[in-house]
Formats: sequence, C-alpha cells, structure tokens
Amino acid sequence: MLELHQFRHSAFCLKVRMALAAKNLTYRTIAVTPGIGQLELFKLSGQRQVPVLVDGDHVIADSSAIIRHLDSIQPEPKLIPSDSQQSALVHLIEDWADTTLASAARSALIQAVGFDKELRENLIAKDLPESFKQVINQVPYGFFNGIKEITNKGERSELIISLEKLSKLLGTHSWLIGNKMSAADISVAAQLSLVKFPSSSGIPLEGKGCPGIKDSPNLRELFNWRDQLEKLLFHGDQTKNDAS
Ligand SMILES: N[C@@H](CCC(=O)N[C@@H](CS)C(=O)NCC(=O)O)C(=O)O
Repeated sequence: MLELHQFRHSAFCLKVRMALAAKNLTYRTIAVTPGIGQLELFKLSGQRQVPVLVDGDHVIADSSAIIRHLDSIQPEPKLIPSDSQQSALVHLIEDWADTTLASAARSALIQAVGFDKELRENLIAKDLPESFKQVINQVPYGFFNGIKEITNKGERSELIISLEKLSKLLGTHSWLIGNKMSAADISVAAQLSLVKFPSSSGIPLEGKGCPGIKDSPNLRELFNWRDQLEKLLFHGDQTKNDAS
C-alpha cells in the first residue's frame, strides 16, 4: 500500500492527500515527528522535508514530484494535462503556489498567530513543523507585527491582489486551467489552508486563519471554491481517515 509520510497540518501534505483523493487511491499516513522523525525521513529519502511518498521501491520526496508519480501509476483523472499549453500553465501555477503563495501565506499566518492567542494555542497543540513551532514559541505575543522581515507589507498586499484575482476568476470558472481539475487547483487550494483552515483541518482549526483575508468579502468566492473542492475530494471524511 502507498505510504504518505507527513505532518498533519502541512499545506504540501494536504496537496498530496488531495491528489491521492482525486485519484481515489488507498494509502496510509505515517506521522513524522518533527526533529527526530526527520532524521528517519532523511535515511529513507535523502532529505528531511515532508511529504514523502513510498510506493514499493520508489521513495519520492516533493509534492510536485509525487503528483507526477501518481499521474504515472493512476492516469485518471490526469492532474497534469497532456495538452502542452495547458500543461505549461498548470506547471507555472503549481510552481507559484508552492513558492510565492506558500511563503506569503505562511508569513500571513505567522503574523495572525502573533495577535491571536487562541489560534496560537490551537496551532501549538497540533503537530506543525518544528521550525514553525519554534518560531511561534520563541516570540512574545504581539511581537511579530513589529518585525519587518516577517510582516512584509508588500508581500501581504501582493498576496491579497493575487487572491482577489483568483477569486474573481473562480466566481465564473470551476477550474483554474481548462475545464478539468488539475494540479494547479490542488496546489492553490492546499496553500489556502494557511490563511483559512479548511474543514479537513478539523475542529478547532476549521475556519480560523488570517483576519483581513479569511473574512474578506472579496475572497468569498475563492474560499467557497476551496471548500467545494474539499467536499468533492474528501466527502467530509478526511479528518476521520487521517487522524495522524
Ligand atoms: N517543495 C517541497 C516543500 C515541502 C516543505 O516545505 N515541507 C515542510 C513542511 S510544510 C517541511 O518539511 N519542513 C520541515 C523542514 O524544512 O525541516 C514540496 O513541494 O513538497
């Protein structure tokens, strides 16, 4: 059986769980313990980040590489289109989501955590990556908002501009590229979990996130789209199946 080595609340691991669900593949999750578990992961995969997928003799790190592997073992539904123009666009959006969006969403979450004691406690109680927890734990309440590197105003306003454009697009289109779900949709939806936790994050995180983003009227269509996509993929049973 496929094995997914993961941190439960990593957006990159959610991306892979969404891809596995899209393909209706059965798998089991292995919870990686931040720190010590990453040494084991290094022995297994030659690097210390999650997600890692083990498929028999194949050990694959990196969410995008994992999706390519899943497309090769279970071609339907294809997450990377065969059409070269669509495939290029999917690749570019996936890369944007995994880098620019991931980094800006993570900064926005760190900033929100700096001001929201409840969110902070809920997150620390969960198995977030050690690096993330250490940052949160070491900094006094309210302090993040004064740090220029973390509270990069330009990054946050670029994030909001991009999300608003996506929201407008998804108000009239079901999918980002073409007329089918692709790795582009999954990559963007997964990273959105950092700014507004989806229902698959379970209670008490569901719906929590970054004020000014999670509750922006201009982003309503975007989060509705994400919630619909989760419903389609997980049929509401993700938290039950994935308690690791
Ligand atoms: N490019 C990688 C990024 C994976 C990644 O950033 N993983 C984070 C969790 S969200 C991680 O393992 N962090 C722990 C560390 O870097 O030590 C992917 O797409 O899978």
